[in-house]
Amino acid sequence: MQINVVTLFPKMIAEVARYGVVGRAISSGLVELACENPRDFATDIHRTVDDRPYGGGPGMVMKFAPVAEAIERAKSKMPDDVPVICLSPQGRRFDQATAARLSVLPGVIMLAGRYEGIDERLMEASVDEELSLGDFVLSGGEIAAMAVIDSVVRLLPGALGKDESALQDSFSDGLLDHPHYTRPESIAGRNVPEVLLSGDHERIARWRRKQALGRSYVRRPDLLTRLELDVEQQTLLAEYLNENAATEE
Ligand code: 9D3
Repeated sequence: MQINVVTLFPKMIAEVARYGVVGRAISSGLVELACENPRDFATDIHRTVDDRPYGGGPGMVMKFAPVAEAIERAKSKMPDDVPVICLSPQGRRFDQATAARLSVLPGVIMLAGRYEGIDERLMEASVDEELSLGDFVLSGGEIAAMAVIDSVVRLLPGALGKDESALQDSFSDGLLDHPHYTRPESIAGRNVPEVLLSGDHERIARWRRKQALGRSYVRRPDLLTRLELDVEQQTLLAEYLNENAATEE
């Protein structure tokens, strides 16, 4: 998969892309990651990429021409018809289903904005889709672009090692994960749940399914309303609520 990020801060992208799953996917040739910097396409002596907003107000707006040229350069290096996706607070909320949809494409161009935004005519002319990470304020699109890239690359066949199987990731079955424990067995009176020490793999699996359901119900009820719980899941959830009636997390 080919990914090109159009950004004024390509070093931010390059640094994050050195680590972990994404870093290995690039080293192994599974992913090709490149950047285009609109500043390289500015033509005036100051290499200006922003200007004051028509209508007045605070902040600056990214200019049409340098961004358009950077996108055209990115397209010239990519397969035909790759989408241009702008990370923006005005976008639809990014989710795992969107990650899955993007992961089957031959490439994607991601546009990360800075300042108050990008000239709306660039959106109309060159952007196919806008994605947001959610209702909080970032300083620009780069961190959002890296979040999208990370989640997409994890879904590429061969990106994860044996131990990292994406199938068991939170959200792949629409639920939160169960709790995890490692040594030591006791920390200041807090003990690992007995079932995890039992060696009874069916009991352990059932306990984990119960925890995943119960935690999802308590912490993210919105996740459960979209699921049709089968009979076993309804039983597990009822057990969880009985066992945790006092704690209520
Ligand atoms: C404080 C500035 N805001 C004035 C009302 C508007 C604003 C402009 C530009 C807010 C954020 C940004 C930069 N954000 C992104 O580029 C961005 C983003 C985000 O801020 N939150 C969640 N997802 C994303 S994706 C891109």
